[in-house]
Amino acid sequence: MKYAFSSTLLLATPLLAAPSPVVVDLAERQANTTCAGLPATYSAVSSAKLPDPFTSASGEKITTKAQWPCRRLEILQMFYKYELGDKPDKPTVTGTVSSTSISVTASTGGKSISFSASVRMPSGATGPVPAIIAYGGASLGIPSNVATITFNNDDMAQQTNTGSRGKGKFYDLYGSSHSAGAMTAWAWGVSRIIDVIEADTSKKIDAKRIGVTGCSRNGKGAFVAGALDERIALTLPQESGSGGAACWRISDSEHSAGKNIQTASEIVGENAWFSSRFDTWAKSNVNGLGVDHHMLAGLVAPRGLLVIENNIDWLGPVSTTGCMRTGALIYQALGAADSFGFSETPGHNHCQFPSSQQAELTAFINKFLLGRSVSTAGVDKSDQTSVKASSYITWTTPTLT
Ligand code: MCU
Repeated sequence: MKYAFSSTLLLATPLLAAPSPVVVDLAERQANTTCAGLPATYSAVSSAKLPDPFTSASGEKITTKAQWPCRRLEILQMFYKYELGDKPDKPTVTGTVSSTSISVTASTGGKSISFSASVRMPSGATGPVPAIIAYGGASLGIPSNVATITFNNDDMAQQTNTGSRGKGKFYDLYGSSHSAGAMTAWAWGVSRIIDVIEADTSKKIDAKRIGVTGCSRNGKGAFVAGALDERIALTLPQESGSGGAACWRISDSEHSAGKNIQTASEIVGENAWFSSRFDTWAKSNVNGLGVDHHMLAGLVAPRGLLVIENNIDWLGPVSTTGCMRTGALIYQALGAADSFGFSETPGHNHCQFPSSQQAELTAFINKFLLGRSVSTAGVDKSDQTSVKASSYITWTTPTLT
């Protein structure tokens, strides 16, 4: 089934058609009108190695850049189907941007929610200025010439434990049994903040120069936000570990080797970050997942992505290094290797950004938010020096033409 814009066309789908494919948000459908989308019958793979980003669900080899948007859409749909739950279409959104706050009202189906995010503008700036949306506040230094937007993601979707499922403003709007896990609900909230920034006639914030960050659980969330909204120019997940920069399959193999590392099976018993759709896969069939988190980086490509990590066992330094060195291959294939960076360093506490990662952070902010012509090439730092993508894959990386 090709994606269609209007509900009339969607209703015109034959009644005997296979179950409808996973929903993707309207912006994605509009950007990809010619894509077949993930077949509704697509189910599972069986591979302890990381799935091939360059072979479509129907077995077609991806050899050109022009094929990538449709493959990207399939990957996105797989993330919704297996892990994240659906991100709803843009509802009716209104709001305001002041120099201290962004307020958002989102309405659909006769219901409405309002939330606000605080803003710290560069002193004396009238705009438009670049901005970084920080989940729960930034754990890294945001330069004074970039605005900080502090997003209260817990208000959108709670994350105390598994009992948080379905609680928060997102679920007030869409119902407590909506498939979206907390990270998808947060990403939806970020998209609504960007809607308001785009519509703001005073243009205080430059909608084309928006970054997103968060640390730890909020780093997982920031990574997902960057993957789910192509308007985000720079994604800066910090110490996201499992559920973010780590790959489920590598974390499982590290766990089997005796490491104290967070696995998919553990994570779904800890919190409501993922959709309940993920439960069965996480508990009993990680190797059946059509995706792994190298493809989360692939969803962000070719936009700016600096993955910041720590060598804490629970985060999985081998897993984050191996997973993101594999994600880097997707950027390489797209001819955008310099838009991706991975930086994992030891010797600092969790979410205490060390000076040893400052140079790469500054370079990525300068290039992707401040528009300066600086190099972000070759940012590949890890104390896990022997970890290579080739240990975890069986596919080869094409150069997409
Ligand atoms: C790294 O992020 C999480 C981790 O996934 C959890 O298992 C642990 O409980 O909390 C970490 C975190 O968010 O620390 C602030």
